[in-house]
Amino acid sequence: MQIGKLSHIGIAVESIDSQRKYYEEVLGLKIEGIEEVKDQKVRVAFIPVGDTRVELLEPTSEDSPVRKFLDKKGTGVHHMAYEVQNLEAALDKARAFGMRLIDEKPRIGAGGIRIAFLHPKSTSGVLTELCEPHG
Ligand code: CMX
Repeated sequence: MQIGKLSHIGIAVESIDSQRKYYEEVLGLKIEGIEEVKDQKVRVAFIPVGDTRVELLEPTSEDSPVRKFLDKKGTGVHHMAYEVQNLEAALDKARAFGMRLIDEKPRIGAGGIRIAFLHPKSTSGVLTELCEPHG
């Protein structure tokens, strides 16, 4: 699998607004690009940090995967997302190595890009997102 770079680190939070003081005032970063990803039942906000980003994830419904995560583990790191050039090829490779795929095929995530998740039980306990940048 050819990883381009770390696309983002996803952090589960109860509310994006409640994080402004820490990320904007304490760390001096800028929260931008807030959007709702209906399919995933989350609102997300991206925070550029150098060449990568932090993604804040706020659940939008009781059956959101992020709601379940918050109820079980509380606020904290939810997933790591890596950029790949060819998502189908990356999924084929993960499958060939016996990884448990949450998404057998790419789906559309935040920013309209193609994404797919690998189950944390087969990736050393870290929920892993593979995403294909535009172009
Ligand atoms: N990181 C690490 N481990 C996690 C986890 C996470 N984010 N979420 C769940 N787990 C663990 C649970 O603690 C549990 O472990 P134990 O069995 O040891 O207690 C196990 O995984 C549960 O697995 P499961 O029963 O198969 O699944 P869940 O119903 O808990 O759902 C998951 C977990 C990862 C399959 C589900 O959240 C999912 O499909 N996630 C992908 C989609 C997603 O997270 N979308 C939101 C972000 C969207 C975006 O970034 O745009």
